[in-house]
Amino acid sequence: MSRSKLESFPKEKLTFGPSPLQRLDRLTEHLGGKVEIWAKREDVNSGLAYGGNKTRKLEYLAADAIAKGCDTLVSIGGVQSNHTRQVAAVAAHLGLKCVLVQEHWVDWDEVNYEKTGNILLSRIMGAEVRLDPAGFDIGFRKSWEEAIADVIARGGKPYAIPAGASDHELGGHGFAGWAFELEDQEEDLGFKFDNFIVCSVTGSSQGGMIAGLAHSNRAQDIIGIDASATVEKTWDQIKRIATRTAKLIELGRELRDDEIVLLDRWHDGIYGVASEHTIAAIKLVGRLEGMITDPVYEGKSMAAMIDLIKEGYFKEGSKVLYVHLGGQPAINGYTTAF
Ligand code: 5PA
Repeated sequence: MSRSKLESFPKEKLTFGPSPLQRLDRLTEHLGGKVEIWAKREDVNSGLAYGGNKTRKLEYLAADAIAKGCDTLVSIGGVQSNHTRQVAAVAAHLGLKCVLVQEHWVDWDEVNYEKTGNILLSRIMGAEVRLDPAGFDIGFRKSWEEAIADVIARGGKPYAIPAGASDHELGGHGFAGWAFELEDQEEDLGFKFDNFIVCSVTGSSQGGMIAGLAHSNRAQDIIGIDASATVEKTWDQIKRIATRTAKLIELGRELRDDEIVLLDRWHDGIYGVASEHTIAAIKLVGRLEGMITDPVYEGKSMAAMIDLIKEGYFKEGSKVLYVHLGGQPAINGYTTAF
């Protein structure tokens, strides 16, 4: 039922189509060859400002915004938010206005941090960028509510998109769809992946995947890697989003807590800053595969996958899928980390 129910929700096409699957041969060999490593590449899923995981989520929210006659997308994130950059791109593409609250989520002392990378791209695409001194939090924020109120005061019709397009009725739909898309790709490949590695912060990437894979009892094979360092909040949010999405797409049963796996060893103690260990993982994969991961999100989940393979977490012969969620533009604000 889930799949046809999901297909009944309106969707604005913003991606190229299914995101590509790629076998990471040299990383597989480097780590001993007993676990086969693949990646599913959300980082190359769209022509809209480098794409990434939010583009897939926004396909559903954008359709809803248009249906409701809204003229301005309003969203929130850190200064180097990938999410807000994707919202700016979607707004530009659809001829909508865009207001972005960019909070001080990370204390990273690099001169161009507030000028380069994602925030530069959002400015190029014409978004109204509002810097706000508030620190990291994935919850609802006053500054965001004020931005929404300002759009109304100016006579506009805002469409409110929470951090990461996550804690929203349609936030989990994009990655529930990811799950069904993967099942089609697995059918073409002739095998199924044993485990998935995915980075979690605001929770709707993993939450959507859980809702989508639960019908075939594979949700617990998704290994979430927390990069928020506020692990309980992220776990609760994944659970809430997965539960809501599962209900909306008519999974037909409750989700169990053991289907929500979120490991907390790789967030490096803080959101937005990478340890030497994470930087080493980013360099390793860059040098072996020419695949770029970032210090805020994907580098942390990459470090986790490498460590788990080395520790023998996956049984011999398993096929592990690294879910690459994008995020490369932020690297321009982190030159000193390298
Ligand atoms: C982000 C999020 P979720 O927020 O869906 O859990 O995804 C985590 C994640 N990888 C993983 C990349 C590259 C991401 O950008 N980014 C946020 C942003 O503002 O960019 C929502 C936090």
